[in-house]
Amino acid sequence: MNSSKVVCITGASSGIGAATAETFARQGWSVAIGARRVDALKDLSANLLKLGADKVVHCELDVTSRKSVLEFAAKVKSGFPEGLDVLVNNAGLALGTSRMPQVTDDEVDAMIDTNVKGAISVLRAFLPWMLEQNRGHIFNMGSVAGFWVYEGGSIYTASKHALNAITKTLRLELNGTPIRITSIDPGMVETGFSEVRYRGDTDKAASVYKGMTPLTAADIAECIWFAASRPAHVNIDQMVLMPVDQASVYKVHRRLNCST
Ligand code: 8X3
Repeated sequence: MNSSKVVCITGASSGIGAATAETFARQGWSVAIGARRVDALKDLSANLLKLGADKVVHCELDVTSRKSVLEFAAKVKSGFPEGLDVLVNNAGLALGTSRMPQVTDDEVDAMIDTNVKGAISVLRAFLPWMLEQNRGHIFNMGSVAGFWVYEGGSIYTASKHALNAITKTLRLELNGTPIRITSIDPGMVETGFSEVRYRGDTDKAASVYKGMTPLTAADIAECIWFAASRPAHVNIDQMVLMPVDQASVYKVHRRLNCST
């Protein structure tokens, strides 16, 4: 039986998920990680142990498949029978920036199935366990797109608005239990997010952050760690994190005449 605390992270193979796993590993926590790319999970597992993780469990996870989510949850439960302290419900993506008439069925399905239905599946798989153990802290990976909208972002912003509603509802439903829930709502973070959104077009992805200093995955991971490490009676309901250069979706300061 492990004595260290346990964090479980979805979408952990890269970006904010991987950085969060590393941050908790440095604190000596045990870490359960899930993502579609098992090779990346294996590499990350080895790194987490080097960084100080007490124990690492990794398992293939496709949050768009309820079967996959249930299998992942079963593996995490059998790996950590002592219970789960923190769940980081992180898997999510944006695809394209098409306006409504041009949005494709595949884009709609991928964003809704991952960001909304996938996040719900993860919550439904882990919440009964947390309620049974009567402890835990859930982080839903929101976005400023959970309360702002922009042209070309109808489906992505709708998906993050939905997740925002789910987090707020759970905050009410969990009242009276010790289970905490936090929405992490970043603005521009330079990860593989824009490369996925632009389907591997690295120039287009890089242009999103041109001339400005975006947040990093580590910036977000540190905030998750901060919220998770508050005393048990403190619930940080929402953390909105913006680069200094970004004041809104439409107001980003760019130093375009220099090389940064
Ligand atoms: C990512 C932020 O502005 O690209 O969640 O929607 S944004």
